[in-house]
Amino acid sequence: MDNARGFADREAIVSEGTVYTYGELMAAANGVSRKLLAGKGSLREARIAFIVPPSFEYVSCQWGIWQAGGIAVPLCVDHPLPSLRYVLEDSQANALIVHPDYEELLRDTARELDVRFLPLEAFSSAPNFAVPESPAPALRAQILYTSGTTNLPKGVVTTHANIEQQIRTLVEAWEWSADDRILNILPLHHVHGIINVVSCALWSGARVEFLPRFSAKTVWEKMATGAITRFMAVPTIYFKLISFWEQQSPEERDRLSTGAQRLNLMISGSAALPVPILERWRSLTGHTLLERYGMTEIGMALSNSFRGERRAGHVGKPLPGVELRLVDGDEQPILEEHVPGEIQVRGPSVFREYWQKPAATAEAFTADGWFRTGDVAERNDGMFRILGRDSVDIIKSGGYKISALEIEAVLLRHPAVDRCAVVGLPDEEWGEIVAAAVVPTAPNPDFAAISDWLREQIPAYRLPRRWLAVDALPRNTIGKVTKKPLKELF
Ligand code: MLC
Ligand code: AMP
Repeated sequence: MDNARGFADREAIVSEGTVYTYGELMAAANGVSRKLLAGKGSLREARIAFIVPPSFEYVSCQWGIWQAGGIAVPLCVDHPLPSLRYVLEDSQANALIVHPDYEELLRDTARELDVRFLPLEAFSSAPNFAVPESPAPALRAQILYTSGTTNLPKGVVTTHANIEQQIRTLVEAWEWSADDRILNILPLHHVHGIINVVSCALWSGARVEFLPRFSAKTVWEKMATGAITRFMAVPTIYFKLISFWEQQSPEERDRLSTGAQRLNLMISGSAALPVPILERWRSLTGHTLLERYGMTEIGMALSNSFRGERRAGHVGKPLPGVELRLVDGDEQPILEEHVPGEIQVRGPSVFREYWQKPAATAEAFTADGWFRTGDVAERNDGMFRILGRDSVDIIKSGGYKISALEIEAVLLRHPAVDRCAVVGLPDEEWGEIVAAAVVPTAPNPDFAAISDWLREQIPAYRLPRRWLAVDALPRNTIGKVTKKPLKELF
């Protein structure tokens, strides 16, 4: 926000066809801040949830909450009510800023939970006072919810200092400049969209254009017409862009490819980038995708080089300011190459805590402050290669992290389900797809009906895409479901 003052007249955001300058963004954020403060000096880390589609208004809310000393809790615009309610309850939200499209959905829930309900329109009339002091770096700034090895998502708390470091390292490594223009097609309740795309661009005086939803046609058009200089996405999106290109005429393919060549950077992350996608993208656009590795708790940690080598199947080297090591089963550092171990990360970009979960926070760190990522990697000629995760219960689909345990816990509430187990199956387009094996309470379960019911309970991207009715789940000698043999059943 401090940087923005130096860019006041530059274009900051393109949202629904309107261009907004940094000056307009600061004024809008200031309005949000004043309205939230209502005469008080600081919100003192009150949790301010907000449900606003990716847009100028989204950033105004985020900056306004920050300026007022609150903790921003972005809600996902696609989540069903139970998921939204969980975040409001778990974060102990004090207030909720609501875009008009979600007022009806959330009004009663906010009342029940005693959360102050603030329609977004109320902020447009807020007066434009002088910008208050920037919040102290040690204050908590944001809570992002992440699925994990427990059946309920955890709130990852980052401070202003954490976020600043997460941004600074990427701005330096990927050489962001004020002349850059980027398109955001990612959801804004995860770091990929919020930090890597939006915050890095706005830190640098660059321009962000929001697409409310991903559309392969529009992304290609933005690349072809020179509207953007860089692009970032998950591997599934590159898969979809390639499929779209393949459906075009030879002349159209040529136009799209020629335009895409002009970008200065294209990045893939949030899930493993299959080498065939990297190679196909290179043949279409001339760009070798820069693959990097990160996590909600740590921001980005490893990256291929902006100017130097980008090695297929590898995620590069530690970013500036990131301390990273591989450890063996006894948590001893691995110094040799080609030996797999868990990635552990330390440094100022690492999150502060899981919200109100001191035991989970303590468990996530070693005694000397290393964060245990649960990801397994090896080092090959100085570059890291991700080999997988230490938990079979974590699935990555379309770049989203999904907890198998969470889906199982919800499924068990359905009367047709006696027992169940959820796994991820490899998939070319989605990375993994969610699959559920069910021991039904009666023969011939109606999986379409169960799926419709589930859609009301959990976000659509977590829905099982493959179903299997079984008489019994495979178990080991101590009665625990064995997921490897289960995957083979599919
Ligand atoms: C959707 N569909 C799926 C699916 N998600 N099918 C299988 N598996 C999935 N995961 C189906 C829908 O049911 C629908 O089918 C059809 O696909 C279109 O749905 P959609 O929601 O309109 O899809 P689309 O908009 O194309 O979404 C795809 C996507 C989205 C790739 C744009 O998944 C996405 O935004 N992913 C990014 C997530 C992200 O930002 N992750 C970063 C986390 S941070 P039907 O039959 O109903 O038409 C992190 C740290 C780091 O990981 O390192 O960055
Ligand atoms: P999230 O918790 O949603 O932030 O997802 C973080 C997880 O995504 C990491 O722990 C990794 O498992 C995975 N991930 C991110 N980037 C990559 C990558 N380039 N290759 C493989 N896995 C990745």
